[in-house]
Amino acid sequence: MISQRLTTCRTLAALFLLFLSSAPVGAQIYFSDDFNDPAASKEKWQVITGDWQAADGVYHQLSTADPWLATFVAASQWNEQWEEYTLEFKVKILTTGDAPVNVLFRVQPQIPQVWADRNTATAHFYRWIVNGYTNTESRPYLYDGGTATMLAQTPNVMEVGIWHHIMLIVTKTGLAGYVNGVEKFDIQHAKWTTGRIGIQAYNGQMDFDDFIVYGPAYMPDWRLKAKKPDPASGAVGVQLPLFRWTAGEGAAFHNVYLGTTRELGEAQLVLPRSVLAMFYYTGALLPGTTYYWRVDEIEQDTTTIHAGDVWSFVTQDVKAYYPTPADQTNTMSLTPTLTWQAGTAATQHHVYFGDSNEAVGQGAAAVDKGLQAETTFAPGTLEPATSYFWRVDETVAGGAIKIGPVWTFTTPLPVDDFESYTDDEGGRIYETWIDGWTNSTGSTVGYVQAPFAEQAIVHGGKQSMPLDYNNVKSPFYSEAEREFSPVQNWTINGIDMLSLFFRGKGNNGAGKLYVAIEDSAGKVGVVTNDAALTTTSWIEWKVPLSGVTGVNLAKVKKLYLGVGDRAAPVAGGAGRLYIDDIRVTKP
Ligand SMILES: [Ca+2]
Ligand SMILES: [Ca+2]
Repeated sequence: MISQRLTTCRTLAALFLLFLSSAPVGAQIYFSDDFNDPAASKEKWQVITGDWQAADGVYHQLSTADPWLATFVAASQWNEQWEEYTLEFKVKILTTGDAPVNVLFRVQPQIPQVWADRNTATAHFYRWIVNGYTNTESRPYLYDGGTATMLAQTPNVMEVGIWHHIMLIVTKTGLAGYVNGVEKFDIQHAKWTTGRIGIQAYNGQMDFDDFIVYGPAYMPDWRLKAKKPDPASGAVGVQLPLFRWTAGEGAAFHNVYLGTTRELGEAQLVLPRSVLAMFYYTGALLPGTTYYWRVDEIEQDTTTIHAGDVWSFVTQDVKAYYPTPADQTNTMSLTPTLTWQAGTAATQHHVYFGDSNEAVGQGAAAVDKGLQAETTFAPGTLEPATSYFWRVDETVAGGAIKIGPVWTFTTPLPVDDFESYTDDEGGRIYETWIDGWTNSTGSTVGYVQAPFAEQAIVHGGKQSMPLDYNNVKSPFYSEAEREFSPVQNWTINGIDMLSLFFRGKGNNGAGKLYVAIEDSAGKVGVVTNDAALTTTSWIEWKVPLSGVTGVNLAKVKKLYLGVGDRAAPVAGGAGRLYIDDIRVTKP
């Protein structure tokens, strides 16, 4: 089977980036070139230095001879009245090492003709070194009459050989740069409000495509929203009820909402129409409590409102607080590590742990785990599908005891977390999860070469299962299957939810994920998930077992994970999924 696998090393499809390829509604396109018409491109650009050729639908820069491999949007194409604009293009770097992409803008009339010109008295322009310093940093610079000034500095590494999306927003007051949608800088700086645009390949070959400039400057919602909250979102142990943030662009007033749930409405509006981007809450905050807050930015017209993101923080407590696992949740494994935040001035922690709510509440000897200095506790290997209770009493200086609340969590019946598979014969992931090589569907489990399990894209632990599907060809469905011996009982202790985590890839072909559960009598129940397989974040799929009818869940013999419709197969797409942390839990 192994040699067969090695002959089928599949070509990884290129990553497709899904970004704007045209101007947003309401904007005017100032300049654009898709490089599909070489004669037109020749008119649109003024080459300064370098070997620039529009061919194959892209703009090739083929030289590595000079740092100043620059081309400019031709003077005839540019209007100096375009003072605010957004510039976007795609770039594929083809030279490794110190060969960064650069954007030149607000270039004043005397365009530097050679590299040395940039630091002369006649040079006046901005230059965004997108991935400079041997592909480690983004830095916008101001070159002004012989003086170069760095305006910002952010890590930025760009993979060679794949397309990246570059976006630069230029306004009369500020500059912002984004790579693949991630902000690299957003600064107030405006030495000039006019000037031409160019691109520069520093000592490197690279391809450009879909170059577009449009205006007025694009103001995506995330630039208009409040950002950079203080306390940072997710902060634990907040004591001072002082809230600050960076105002969204153009915000004149701020509405601040604060509450104990994510739903923040008029009843939670604690500060209306503030002119300051800060707020000292004078009401009482409950200790050890998760709070949510949101700032809506209001423009000068007082009616245009940009709702903010919901941020959270946890207040300090004198008792132990903020437990993990959170109170009344399910754990992922049978060997959880319990953690909590120490109460104010706590010197020692008295842990009670057991499967009896009453015993823990009473601090009974049977559940007394003793005093400890650490704020973590590992209870060892727990029983599956069982509820546990725990409590931490804080000892503060002077010996006073602050009794904690009783928390609870429930363990799962683990099905597969993919941690046990090795690269050794007999222990490989595809020897347990049978794929298309044996069941003749379009699936492939695991990689062609060791390590066979996925070790970078994991939900829990150190491994997940890569599951390739190919429904382009017969039999038009793809599934991996695992047999349980002995059969598993998925009904113990009231468990009734099959849970698993999956994610796809951005370029996956069409398809739907399904699970099929087969009992020892061969009866099969199928449930399908509607999520797009192009989602690249982990999705928890909870399958209520009450919905799987006609199958004896006390005698589960096989679990299938597949893509397509196994009952009525039709041709579909191909791609790769990752699967992790399959378990049966309480809801
Ligand atoms: Ca093109
Ligand atoms: Ca795992």
